[in-house]
Amino acid sequence: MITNNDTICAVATRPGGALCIVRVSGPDAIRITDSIFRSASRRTLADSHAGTVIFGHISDAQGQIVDEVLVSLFRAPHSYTGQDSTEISCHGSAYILEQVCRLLIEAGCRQAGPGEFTERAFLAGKLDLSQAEAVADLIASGNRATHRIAMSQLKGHFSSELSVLREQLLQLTSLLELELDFADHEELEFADRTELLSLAKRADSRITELARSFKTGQALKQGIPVAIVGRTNVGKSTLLNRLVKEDRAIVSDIHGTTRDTIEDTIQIKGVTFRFIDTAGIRQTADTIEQIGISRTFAAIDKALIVIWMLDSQPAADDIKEMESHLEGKKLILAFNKSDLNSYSAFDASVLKLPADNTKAIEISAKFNKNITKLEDLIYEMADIPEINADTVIVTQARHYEALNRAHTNLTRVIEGLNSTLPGDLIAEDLRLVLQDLAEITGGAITPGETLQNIFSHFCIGK
Ligand SMILES: Nc1nc2c(ncn2[C@@H]2O[C@H](COP(=O)(O)OP(=O)(O)OP(=O)(O)O)[C@@H](O)[C@H]2O)c(=O)[nH]1
Ligand SMILES: [Mg+2]
Repeated sequence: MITNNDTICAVATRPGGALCIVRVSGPDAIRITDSIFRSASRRTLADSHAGTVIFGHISDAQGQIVDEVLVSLFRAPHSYTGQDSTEISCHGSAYILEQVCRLLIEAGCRQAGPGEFTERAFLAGKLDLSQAEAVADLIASGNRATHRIAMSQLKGHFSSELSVLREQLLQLTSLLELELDFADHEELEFADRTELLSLAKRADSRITELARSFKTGQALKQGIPVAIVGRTNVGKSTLLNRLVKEDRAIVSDIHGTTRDTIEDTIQIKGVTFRFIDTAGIRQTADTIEQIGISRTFAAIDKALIVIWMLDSQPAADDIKEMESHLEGKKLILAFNKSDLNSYSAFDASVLKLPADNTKAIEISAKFNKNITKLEDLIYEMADIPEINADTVIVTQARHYEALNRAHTNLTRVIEGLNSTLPGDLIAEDLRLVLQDLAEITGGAITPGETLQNIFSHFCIGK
């Protein structure tokens, strides 16, 4: 797919709107568009100024008008792809779009593959690879947090973090090479290894910090998982419905109503949370219900936050069973049905859970009491870092893996500096670290396969 000397076209917008855009890019973009377009002023696109929008119509070989359109004209290198490009803004009929694309293809265009426009932008040096991936994230962003992170990555904040790291590592390499070049001159003094070591450690701590942010990045992208668990009939499904403001799950006073997990998302302060209502935990002979309950425990495993719903003091056995699943989880003890019971008799001290990971709240899911407070608590417990316009959070598995490889190689550099490993061997590991980081932005020679893999996840027309 990595040939960019032909001219490609594709519908760039989702069908269904009043207007849609067909995008054309490549050396013949202007000539091909001209061949199916007639401007109202009779002036061809070839004779028009770049950066202008020209009104006219598209017609077929028989001279039948297909649509009245506006064509935006871009000339290389001042376009998204860096190539001559046009954007034909037509009416959003599926028939019109099909006709316009067919005419363009008959006139010499090729239908673009997924992400091919952005791939061309990358190949033209308009974006580095991590910025190109941010374009896909930006299109997919469904909340303020993911939008900000994608925008920050697109603006190059992640790339510049990486270039700072690269500078530090290059400095380290050159100091090591200096040591190598003048190894015979015992009278010369080199930067002592403690200095090199502190440089390496500083770079490594930033790399690990970036890698660690991937967990947050993933959670923000997919929605932070919150499992709602507890005994049967405590009001879990009522709470899910209350939170998502919809009748998602069946509510009844029959124990064991919910038998499977039910998921839905809501946004709290611009962040997506994924709530998982689960089958109530109880001893049962029903095999289907047993499967449901094992899914409840699987949901706890995957959750970041667990809401343990109670409507009475849990039995010692329940506490024991829950505690064995709550390791490393943030826990909210939600005392439901506060309209009925007073929980003053409840004794949370019997739970041996770390206090800073556990919060308790009294609610009524049915009568909407303290639900906003519960949402605030959930948000607080998710511990989301403040996300500003320049916040860097790793969101791509590809970046995460490269950072981990860089960390492994840098650990070897640090070990080498700590021991008396010769400088040339350390320098070899350092080169690997630089290569790992360069892969993120595509600065190193990126194999075609990797590129194809990245861009195939884009939509067509982007
Ligand atoms: N009084 C009162 N009743 C509630 C409250 N929340 C839920 N209920 C009732 O409790 C019963 C059980 O509610 P569900 O939401 O189905 O309970 P569940 O935990 O999902 O039950 P299972 O799916 O069987 O595990 C229903 O009759 C609800 O109307 C509340 O805050 N106060
Ligand atoms: Mg239920």
